[in-house]
Amino acid sequence: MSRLCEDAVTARRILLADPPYRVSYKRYVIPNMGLAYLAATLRQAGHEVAGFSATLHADPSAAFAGAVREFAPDLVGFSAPTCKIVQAARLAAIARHERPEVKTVVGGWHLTATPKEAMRENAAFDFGLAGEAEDTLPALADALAGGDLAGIGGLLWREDDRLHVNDPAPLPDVASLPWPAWDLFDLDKSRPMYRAGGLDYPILAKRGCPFDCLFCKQDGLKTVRYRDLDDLLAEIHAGTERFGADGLQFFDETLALSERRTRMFCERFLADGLDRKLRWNIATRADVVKPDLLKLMARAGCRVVQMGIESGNQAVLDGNRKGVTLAQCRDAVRWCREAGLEPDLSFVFGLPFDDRHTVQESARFSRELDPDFVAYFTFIPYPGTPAGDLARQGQANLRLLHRDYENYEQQYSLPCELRDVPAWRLTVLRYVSYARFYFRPGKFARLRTMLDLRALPRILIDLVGNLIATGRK
Ligand code: B12
Ligand code: SF4
Repeated sequence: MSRLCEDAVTARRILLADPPYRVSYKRYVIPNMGLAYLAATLRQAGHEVAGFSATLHADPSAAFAGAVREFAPDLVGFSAPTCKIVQAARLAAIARHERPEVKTVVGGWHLTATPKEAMRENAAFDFGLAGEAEDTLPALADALAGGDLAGIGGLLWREDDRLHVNDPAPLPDVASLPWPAWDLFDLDKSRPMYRAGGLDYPILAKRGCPFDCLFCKQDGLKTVRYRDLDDLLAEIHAGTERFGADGLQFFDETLALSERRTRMFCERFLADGLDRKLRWNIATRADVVKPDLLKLMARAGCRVVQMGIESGNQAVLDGNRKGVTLAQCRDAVRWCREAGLEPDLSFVFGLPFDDRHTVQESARFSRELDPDFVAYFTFIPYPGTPAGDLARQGQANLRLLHRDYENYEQQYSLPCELRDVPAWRLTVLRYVSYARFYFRPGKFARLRTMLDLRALPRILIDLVGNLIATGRK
């Protein structure tokens, strides 16, 4: 628990909670970078902060009720992508039940993408705070005892029956942010990616993505903001040492975006001898990597390169404004291999403009590229994205089946299907593609490093449930 700072306006007790998933990630922590950053700025502002990671608990509701009783917070904050908004609201109701005077606030991707809807549908939240909240959450904590709510950018709050919606806040200055407060979020209980033991320290080198994919995010988050290289390296040194990590997991969605910065980073890594201590993995795009850069990254300790290929059909990629060609994907995978890096590619079945032929092309393309790892997802029409709007309007060959957000978890339930490929077929294609890819010599061992075997029974029950539900439709 953090120490109270003497210069705080009024020190508050704030509990930051990462709600549970319905199916995925059981009994280990998926580090929540957003919450760890928020905890750090709240602490810096003099508040007392505690963290709650629901996935660690067999009965998250009971454990959360216990945490509220024990910590007695003034404010509880919930972080929610779309698939967790329902669970977040359940926990908020529990917080109110345990401690009627507590205030609740929700933030994260769902609230940011669809702020008014999220607040109207979830009465258990007193406040919503859209966008990156390192500056605004401390401001809300300070304003709890009757301060000026109207001046807090991105804030949504209720007054009688009215929902107030403030203008967005300016983006926080990434150069001046404190390092994430991982000590509050059980980092030691997270699992490293792509290997059985060890610990990956989660790290973010920049914020924002300038691209325009139809199924992804909205305009406000396009501005790319890089961290200072010295500060990034200092965090890597201190963070890996403090937590005993032997790897890094970059949370940037497009790491090698700037070739110059990536080169500078790798050279610093080599100069500091970090290449011998840490292995690291990145996510990037096929159109930004170059052969020489990949070789330098491999020398500096990079191992796995994740790339969202999405489709094996150029027209589908173009329709989804991916901005990448199939030829670039082939080159990028070949260059990774030549550099000694392991490509991990993801594909999405049932995208806007997909049809029964193109989904098969995607499955074939994944086998042609033959990466070390592959993930097959089914399309989720996240609200607030252009692709989500197309699904709701029944365009681009899509048919929306439900908006039960708890089942918007990426892989185990289908809220959307293609007009010529029913949901059950997309699900079957996904599992058959996995089987055809991984049940081969040399590939099965790779699968085991990726899969949480404890989730398997649940996955199978869901698969059967999906097939039955779709069949009845
Ligand atoms: C790395 C990553 C992952 C990693 C780690 C996820 C994690 N624990 O956060 C892995 C691979 C495990 C993953 C899994 C999933 N991810 Co992901 N992921 C990302 C990625 C690329 C970066 C996330 C990140 O760390 N950003 C940096 C931090 C600083 O920003 P942030 O998390 O947004 O937090 C800020 C604000 O949102 C806000 N905020 C966040 N929480 C709260 C809480 C309160 C109280 C307040 C006031 C504010 C607030 O303030 C934070 C600080 O600025 C994003 C895309 C992106 N650019 O953000 C997708 C993204 C968040 N993921 C997405 C999805 C769908 C998922 C999954 C649901 C997939 C699945 N399994 O089905 C899960 C859910 C993960 C979760 N958060 O619970 C979507 C969410 C879309 C949506 N509407 O729900 C995104 C936006 C990708 C996309 N464009 O589609 N993901
Ligand atoms: S899918 Fe990836 S590249 Fe496309 S906009 Fe989203 S984060 Fe950027």
